[in-house]
Order: sequence, then C-alpha cells, then structure tokens
Amino acid sequence: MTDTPKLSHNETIKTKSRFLRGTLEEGLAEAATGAISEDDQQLIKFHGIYLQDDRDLRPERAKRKLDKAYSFMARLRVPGGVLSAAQYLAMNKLADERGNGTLRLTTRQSIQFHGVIKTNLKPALRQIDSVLLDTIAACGDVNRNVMCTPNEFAGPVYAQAEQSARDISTHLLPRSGAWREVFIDGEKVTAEPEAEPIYGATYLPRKFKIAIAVPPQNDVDVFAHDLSYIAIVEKNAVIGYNVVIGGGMGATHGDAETFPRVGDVIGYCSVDNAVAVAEAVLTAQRDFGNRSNRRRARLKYTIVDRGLDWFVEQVNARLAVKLEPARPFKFTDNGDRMGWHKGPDGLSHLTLFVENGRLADVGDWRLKSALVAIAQMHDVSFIITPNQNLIIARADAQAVAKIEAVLAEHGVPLRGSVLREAAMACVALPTCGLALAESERYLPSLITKLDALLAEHGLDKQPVTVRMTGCPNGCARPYISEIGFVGRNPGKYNLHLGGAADGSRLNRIFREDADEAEILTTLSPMFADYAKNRRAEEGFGDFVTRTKII
Ligand code: SRM
Ligand code: SF4
Repeated sequence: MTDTPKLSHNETIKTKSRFLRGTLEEGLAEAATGAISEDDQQLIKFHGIYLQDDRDLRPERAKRKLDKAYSFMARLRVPGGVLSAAQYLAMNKLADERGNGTLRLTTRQSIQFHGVIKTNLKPALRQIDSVLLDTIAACGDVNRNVMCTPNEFAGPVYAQAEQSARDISTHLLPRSGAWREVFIDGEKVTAEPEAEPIYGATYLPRKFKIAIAVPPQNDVDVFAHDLSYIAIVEKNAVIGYNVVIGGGMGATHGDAETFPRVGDVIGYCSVDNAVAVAEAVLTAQRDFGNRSNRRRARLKYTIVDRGLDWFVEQVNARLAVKLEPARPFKFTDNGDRMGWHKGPDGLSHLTLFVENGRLADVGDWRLKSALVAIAQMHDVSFIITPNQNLIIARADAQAVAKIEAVLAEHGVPLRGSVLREAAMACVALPTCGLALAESERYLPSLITKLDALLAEHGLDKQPVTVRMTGCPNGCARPYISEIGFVGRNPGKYNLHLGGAADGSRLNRIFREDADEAEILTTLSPMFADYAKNRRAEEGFGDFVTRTKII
C-alpha cells in the first residue's frame, strides 16, 4: 500500500470547479446573504476577490444576533503598477461608487478596493473591465501581480524591465474564461471543455509571486518572492536577468515547520528566455509542490524539502536554453526614489509619499481629491511603487508647477520624514480576517514616537526600514526590514531586528509580545549606541548584527 498523503480540501475545490466557476454565479445571485459559500470563497480568490467582514462591527452585531457585516475586497492585476490618468480616474470613481471611498495601494504595486457589497461586485468589475484593467489571478493558487522596479518612463532600462513584467504576467495568466463569464458578460466565452495549458485543471499548490528589480534599487525585495529577476545592464540596455528562486515571507506563530526565507540566485538568462524560465520554475513547482499541507505548499518549502540543486535540475530540464552562471550585481537599498526626478526625455516624475498606501481625504489632508484634480488636468501616468508610494509620471515643466500647487492646495506634503517614507504597514484591521493586531491604523503613531527617539540621537536623517504586519503572514515583508513588528495579540508585537538595508538578509526576533512601552524602551538605548558607535555608512540592521545585539 502506498502512503500518499491526503490532498488538501482546496485541491478538491479546484478539481470540481470547472476551471474556476464553481457555484459563483448562483452564490452571487443569492440575495438572502451578503456572503457566498465557503468553497466559493476559496474560488473567488482566483478572480482577485476576497470575502471579508468589518471586524470593528463584529462584537456589536454578534450582540444583536446579526450576520457579520460582509463585503468583498477586489484587487487589480497591474503588472509593474502602471495606470493611465483615465484608468486612475475610473478607479477613483469605482472606490466612491462601489467601495468604501478609499483606494489602497498594495505592497505588490496593485490597488485594493475594500467594502464592495455583493450587489456592487459585478458593476465594480465591469467598471474595471471598461478601462481595460482586470482582477484576474490577483489572488489564488496562480501567478500573482508581477512586480517591477517602477517607472518605465525613467529610461529605456526600466521600460525593458516593465515589458518583461508584462510579458511574464500575460504568459502565466489562467486561460479560463470564468472571470469574464461570471463577472462581466454572463456569457460563456469558450466552448467547454477548456484547458489550462500551463496550470492544468488544479492550478498550483499555492500562490506564486514574481518580481523584477533593476539594480542598484531592490525596491521590489527580490529575495522575498517565489521567483525574481535581477536586471543585468550593459550600455544602457538590459541584456538579461539573474534568476532568484525560493523566497517567501509567510509563517505561523509557534509552528517551526513554517518560516520566512530569502531566495537563492540560481543563474542567468537572456531577456528572450525570461518568460520560458518563469514557465519552467512555475511548472516545476506545479508538479512537485506540496498539495496536502497548504502551510507547506509554497516553492520555498519544495526547495528546502527536496534540495536547491535538485530543483534547479528540474528547471533546466524544462528549458531549451539552460541557465548560465549568474552575473555580478549590487543593490544599495530597497527604498523608493522619493521626490522629483527628471527622465532622459526631459519629463519629470514625482514619487509622492503615501502613508501605508491609503489614498483618502482625511480632514485638511485631501490626497485623494488632489490626485483626481491632477489626473483631470494632465496626461500623466500613475505608478504604484513596491513601498506603497505613488509616482506621478511624465510631467512637463508646466505640469510640475501645477502639480505642486494642487498638492499644496489640498494640504498634501510631497515628503514625509525619512523614517516614515520608507515604512510600510499591511492592511490588518478592520478588514483582514487574519489580523491578530492593528497595523495600518497603528504604525503612523508609532513612527511619530520612533522619529522623536531618532531625533534625540541626531539620527532623523538616517534611513532605517521599519515594517509592521498584523500577523505573521508577512504582507509588508517585515522579515527583511531593519526593524520589523509582527502582530501577536492586540497591542503586542514580536520585535524583529537586523535585516539588511538592501533587503538581502532576514532579521531575527529580539523580543516577543512587546507592547509600545517595551518597544520604545528597548529601541532607545540601541539608537544611542548606534549614534555613537556605528561605522561610516553602516545601516542600523548591519550595526545590530555586527555588534551582536541580535
Ligand atoms: Fe498578503 C493573505 C493583504 C502582500 C503574504 N494578504 C492576505 C489577505 C488576503 C488575508 C486573507 O487571506 O484573508 C490580506 C487582505 C487584507 C485586506 O483586508 O486587504 C492580505 N497582502 C496583502 C496586501 C494588501 C498588504 C498591503 O498592505 O499591501 C498585499 C497585497 C499584494 C498584492 O497586491 O497582491 C499583500 N502578502 C503580501 C506579501 C508581500 C509580497 O507579496 O511581496 C506577502 C509575503 C510574501 C509571500 O507571499 O511570502 C503576503 N498574505 C500573505 C500570506 C502568507 C502566505 C504564506 O506563504 O504563508 C497570506 C495568508 C495565506 O495566503 O494563507 C496573505
Ligand atoms: Fe492580514 Fe496578516 Fe497580511 Fe496583515 S500580514 S494583511 S494581518 S494577513
């Protein structure tokens, strides 16, 4: 008798789904509830949508014996995060008419719409489709939004990298017509039986993530994804990419079988071979990834369990042109290039600070309205950065002056403090069903206190990466920041220290379950020590590692 482990329930859901249709059509038509069935909740993710509920309202609604306050979150697929002004305006309208009135820039250069109630879901997706955008594969056991060091307008190298991101995204898109059939037209777009030439009927064991970096910037955090590419540039052109595999952030508190991991550089491929490499790595993971235990189903665990060399052999066996030895590269940091920058064509690009990616109007700070005014006035592009900021791209001299005036009129500063600009927090409460602690709503006030501490020691101009998540899943990539806060309980965080400023090294847990007071009393003497004893150009993460604080 063979000892084959039982497949996870999600595998059955996928098998029976008729290429991602399930009973979504019926479930969305059911007026008696704002939710859908549990199996369909898993399937709808493949279409970029999650069922959520407002967790702030849970206690009160439970007391009144009411159903949870259900709504959906929809996430765009935007390789490299690039939107035209017209697309941005349509997305802003959608947030107002169908969502909770805000847009949330994500750590993978996408936009999320929260608070879309069931009756608004199809109209919302039709609005997305009408401006040639979609939410296909933005979640689920498939390749997700492909990230890329942003701004294709900043020069030919960036444009080439963006093109690779789009090519890979298109090639790895599920072929199922279910998204259009269920949400847009209601018409069958393909005669059954359909086929998924790359994925097969059961898709991948788990989500799969790809990013492309253009050194010296490692803004996309190349070591944090299943598969990444590092652009190798010669004579102002990308000639190929180093390939990195097996990164990932997600973990579960108290489960040593799960852990964050930084990826390994396994070789080099030409630009022309980049799509084939993506297919080879993805299909090797499709065939050998763990389909029994979803907690151990990411590529990083396939590599740890079976060995890196073995996995690279599997990849090479699928390639007509094998990987070559990796080429030299150097990253300096994993931040965004904030403020105004001029491109080779004379046009200017503003990387605007957006706190934790939330585009909203709050009191006198009216960022959301300012962006609408800018999009209506100029033919600019909007590009979401991997650090939850926003680039307003392609501004001529006249536009630069007007953009600055509009932002000032709306009370929007171009820049934050050095610490705040580089910081990231995941969404967490009230929408994330997995959050154990606050993140987006709490980090801003903690940053104010950390900024004050750093200023006491003359460190307010020193870049330090601070990232916070409301649980150990790692959505803001906290395990490679210099200072990471990972939610454990309400008001309590594991304090991680020692990541490298270029995103190449994992940090480690320094304190468990720390509240704000403990966080501040722990970090204050460290900042003093760092101010006094650091070496020239030494980052905080490198300092605590060299001096064995961690
Ligand atoms: Fe994430 C699940 C939000 C980037 C690792 N993530 C979730 C869900 C959908 C919660 C859920 O499953 O019910 C969160 C929705 C919260 C909400 O209310 O909006 C959520 N993840 C986010 C976003 C919006 C965080 C943000 O503040 O920007 C990011 C959306 C990215 C996008 O546009 O696609 C986001 N998530 C990430 C990243 C960072 C990245 O990809 O570069 C990671 C770590 C990298 C990785 O995948 O290893 C990440 N999210 C997870 C995990 C853990 C996966 C694992 O391997 O264990 C989960 C939970 C899961 O999949 O079971 C998760
Ligand atoms: Fe939710 Fe956890 Fe991701 Fe934060 S890290 S958005 S709490 S799943």
